[in-house]
Amino acid sequence: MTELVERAFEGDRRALARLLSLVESGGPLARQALVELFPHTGQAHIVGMTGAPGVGKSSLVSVLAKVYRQRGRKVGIIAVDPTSPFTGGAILGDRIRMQDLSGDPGVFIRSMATRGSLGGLAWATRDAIKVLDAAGYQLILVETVGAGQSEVDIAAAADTTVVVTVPGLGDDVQAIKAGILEIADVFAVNKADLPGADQVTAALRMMLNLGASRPHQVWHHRTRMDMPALGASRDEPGWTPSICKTVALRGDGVAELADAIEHHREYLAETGLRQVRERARIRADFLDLLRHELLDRLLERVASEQVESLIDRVMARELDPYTAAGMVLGEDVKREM
Ligand SMILES: Nc1nc2c(ncn2[C@@H]2O[C@H](COP(=O)(O)OP(=O)(O)O)[C@@H](O)[C@H]2O)c(=O)[nH]1
Ligand SMILES: [Mg+2]
Repeated sequence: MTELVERAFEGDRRALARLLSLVESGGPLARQALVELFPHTGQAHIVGMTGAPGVGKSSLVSVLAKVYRQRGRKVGIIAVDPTSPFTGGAILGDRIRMQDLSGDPGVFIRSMATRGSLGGLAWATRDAIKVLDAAGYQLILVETVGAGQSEVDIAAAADTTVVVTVPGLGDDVQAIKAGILEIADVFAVNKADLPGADQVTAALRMMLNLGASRPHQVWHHRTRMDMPALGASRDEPGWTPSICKTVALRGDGVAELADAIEHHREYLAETGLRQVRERARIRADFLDLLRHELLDRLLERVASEQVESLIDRVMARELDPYTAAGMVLGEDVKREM
């Protein structure tokens, strides 16, 4: 085994940090490391935390981490939120709270660089999850800011997705339209110290009861191909998302939130859905990898001038992109329309 991987597995935190950077940057050495650590993955429970900016995801993550530490679990935290205190966007109070976490050897915090494409970030996040999983972190909390594709990606990468909301946003119905209801395994209604938490809870409960009908299905059909990992649980009857009221600032309700997460984990294990989801995830990763590999290999064989000249011809409308792709693939493409 590579020395870096070995040292990271022995609990050397600097080696682990370097391993994460390596994996994030990609390349042959990163691949070698991932090959070595892959057999050790598949142990962790991966929990995605998503929701609009400011709802208290980072605060909840840090309090949840403490609760899990008290229960004897090693906790890995991955923050994909550029405004997260974990990524340095903190107000002072938050920094202090994070610090008492970072002094704990059973907690490892990693923030992901937000440069590059969303797709690249999704890859990097999935690889970082593998590293922490293999390194023995039993619970991995992934914080993502709730913005369309990123929360869908995290739901696909997580075993359990916690959607965080707060009273007074007034956009609950909109959030549900955007598919939030479909990805949530557990809801946290945070800032329950503010007025309106009961109304939000009631609204969510009502939406969940209505949710068994049509809009549900439509969403599935649209996304199933991209996200097979998701389809499984939502098509299975038997899991109704729990709704937990929390006050992250005081830690109120966070033990109950941890219980709800554990309950969902048990549900996944008992119904065999854990395997179903894992298989779908591995399939998606594998196909993604093949797609990249194939494209790389193909482009190695084709001169870039050749590609550029095809693009010129497509621009001039002499050629359509479908036929051009067929030419690169060396196929005799005759489209019958
Ligand atoms: N009143 C109240 N404020 C909270 C609570 N949880 C977090 N906050 C505050 O909400 C702000 C945003 O929190 P943060 O965890 O950074 O939210 P994130 O953007 O979702 O990660 C911070 O100022 C927190 O102190 C809560 O339960 N009640
Ligand atoms: Mg945050």
